[in-house]
Amino acid sequence: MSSRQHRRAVRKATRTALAGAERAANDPHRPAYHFVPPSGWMNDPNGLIRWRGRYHLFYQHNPCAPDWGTMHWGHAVSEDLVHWRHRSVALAPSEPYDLPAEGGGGCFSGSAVDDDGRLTLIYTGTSDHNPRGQAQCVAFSDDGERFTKYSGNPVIPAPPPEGSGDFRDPKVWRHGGSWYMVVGSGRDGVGKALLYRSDDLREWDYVGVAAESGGELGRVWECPDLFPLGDRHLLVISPIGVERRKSVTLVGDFDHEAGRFRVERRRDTDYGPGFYAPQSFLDEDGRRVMFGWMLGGGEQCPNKEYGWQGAQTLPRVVQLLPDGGVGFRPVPELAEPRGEHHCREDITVEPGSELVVKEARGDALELSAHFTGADRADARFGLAMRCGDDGEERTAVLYDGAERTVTLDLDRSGRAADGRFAAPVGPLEGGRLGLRAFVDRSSVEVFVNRGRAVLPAPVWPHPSSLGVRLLAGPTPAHLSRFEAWKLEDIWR
Ligand code: DQQ
Repeated sequence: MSSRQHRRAVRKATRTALAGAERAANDPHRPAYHFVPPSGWMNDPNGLIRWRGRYHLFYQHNPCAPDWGTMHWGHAVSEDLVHWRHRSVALAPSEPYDLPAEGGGGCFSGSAVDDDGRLTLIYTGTSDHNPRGQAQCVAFSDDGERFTKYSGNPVIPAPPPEGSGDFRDPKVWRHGGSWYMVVGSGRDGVGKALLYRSDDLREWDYVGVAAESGGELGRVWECPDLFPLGDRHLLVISPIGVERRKSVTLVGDFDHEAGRFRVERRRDTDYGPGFYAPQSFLDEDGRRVMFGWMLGGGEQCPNKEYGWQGAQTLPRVVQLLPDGGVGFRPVPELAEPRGEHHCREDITVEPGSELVVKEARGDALELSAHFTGADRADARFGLAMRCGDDGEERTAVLYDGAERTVTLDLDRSGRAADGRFAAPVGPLEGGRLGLRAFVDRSSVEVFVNRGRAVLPAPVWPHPSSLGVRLLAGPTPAHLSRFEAWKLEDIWR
């Protein structure tokens, strides 16, 4: 069943990724607690699953260079969602349906399921050898380490008439004794999620279009993820052809019989520039956990100098809020790397000034700031991280009471990042506003008001820019509490 060329390709890819690991580890911007590949390039999270007591994280990977290229599936495992161990590459291009002649293509994104004890990966083969373009494929493993491609691949060789050559990123789940799959596609300028059903993961019947954009949500949908949450369903998509590279969360209702998703409301999944192609899974505690690709930097990315590029965002729990909205909270396990702690209460920052929090210096920190007075229209306050000692370089997050927005300002963040990114968030009850920020060596992730908005961004400040400041605009800023933790390096 398993082709010898696949085993050979896996060995070669794994060796290549490991050969670059020492150089990558020497990068002063190498994250302390975000998931990164050993070396080379990483993009979308794939195949997230908890299987036989361990979390598995697969990812789009080019082991040969710190740039997008011919796609493999990298692989890592964890007991706690915090500490990860790199494993052998799981999928490498090796067959006519996933081995491109010209570079690009390969084993594109997909998902994982437990099929009666077998860890099964469902992915998109992309190859210029395949006259029908993209096709859905399956691979199996009995030990969670070595994967065998199904000899009957591709299991869905071509798109249905409503789809097009953009036909990728299968997300599979089980419901009522059948397997279901959504696949991203688009046709005539309209992004779509196509639905399939199967009894055995090998023979698939096309059900129809589960949802489509109506023209305003992009021309192709990548990485659709459809799952129940409380009494609703969420469809999370990554549309091509909208104003910025982002993911969109649709909240609604899904009927497995009719195969239709009815949209009730929608929001941007995240508001920072570093979040695309997220995928979620249900863990054994019934939590819906999501990772996203923290894209950014591209050609300018300073990590390339050390032979790697790409990080996953922190794992977060997806929750339905009492008002019907969606919230995202970092998994509680992220308290594990917390080290030295600093806490202050009842702080006032005078108008127009900044308070340097000397105890909170660092490039691997968790910060938690509880502001009050956010219900005032003249409220303007925030937090600056990775500040140079002269205060010039900084990554700032600012609340505006008139606009009711939180803005992540990257214009003075350092190399390869810029722009301002605003999230619509008003105050909590009592005029409170909470900012929980995770600072890692080349990123910040800011969770606002218990996860009502998240702003992740890759940043590359000078390694000596370690300061934290509390900021007040034209009116004083009040904080009931400010806490900071130094976070340990999970990779050491
Ligand atoms: N990345 C994959 C595709 C997917 C895209 C290729 C989204 O499967 O559509 O690396 O970032």
